Amino acid sequence: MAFFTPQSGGSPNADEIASLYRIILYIALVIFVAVEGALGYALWKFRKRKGAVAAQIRGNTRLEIAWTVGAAVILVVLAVLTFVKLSAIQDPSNSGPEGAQLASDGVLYASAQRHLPPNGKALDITAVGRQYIWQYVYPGAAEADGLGAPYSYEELVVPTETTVSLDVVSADVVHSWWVPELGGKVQAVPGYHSYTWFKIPKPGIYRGQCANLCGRGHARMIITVKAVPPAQFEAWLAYQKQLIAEANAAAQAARAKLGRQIGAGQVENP
Ligand SMILES: [Cu+2]
Repeated sequence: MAFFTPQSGGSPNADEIASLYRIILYIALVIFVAVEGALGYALWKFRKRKGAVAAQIRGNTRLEIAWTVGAAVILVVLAVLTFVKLSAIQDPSNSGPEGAQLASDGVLYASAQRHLPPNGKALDITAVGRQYIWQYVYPGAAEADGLGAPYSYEELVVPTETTVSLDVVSADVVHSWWVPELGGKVQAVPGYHSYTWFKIPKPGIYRGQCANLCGRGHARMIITVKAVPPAQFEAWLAYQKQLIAEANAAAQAARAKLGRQIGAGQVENP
């Protein structure tokens, strides 16, 4: 059945989506077998035979009411099941005890679109889609205006057992962030914020890719989510900050040097 059902195992919401899918698949299978079986039986039972005369039947009120009510009941059952499961898919659960220690001032607001866990603490990461790469911006900006936050390209590194709230945005055209094992697909629409969440139970690599044709390089827009133990995540984030600071300092030095050279070589108009 794994071939026919959604991938799961990377996050509780993905597991809920997969189990809801399975329930609907099994109900549909029973109906499929019953309908196709009845059809096959009728084809065989009432096949063409010499001298057979087709019965002329004009309606059957009881049968018609039965299949109308039956279909309606099945739809109601599916709708109720979906709504029962929906909150576990949309609403994140709290981070586990082994998860990263998050400051209470992590994500400060919830909205109709952004769902937070009951205790309000989630690791807030922004995924920026642009032609043709995903950038991830992590909390921990060096400056008050939010600048200088650590970031990574292509590979999103997250701590295990930690509820991650992903804010998906786009810098150019519509992209779509989708790692099937971590739950639903989210569109990155220019000018809008779309949200999803996941909580990865154990270290591992989860793969996905941009799921919205976004241009010539669409196929190259791959997504790798690497889940590591919280301590390793902290160390990685600190190292990433250090690398970015060093690169910024080097760029600044190069710019200053270039500025001096241009300045020395310039001749003012007489
Ligand atoms: Cu894309």
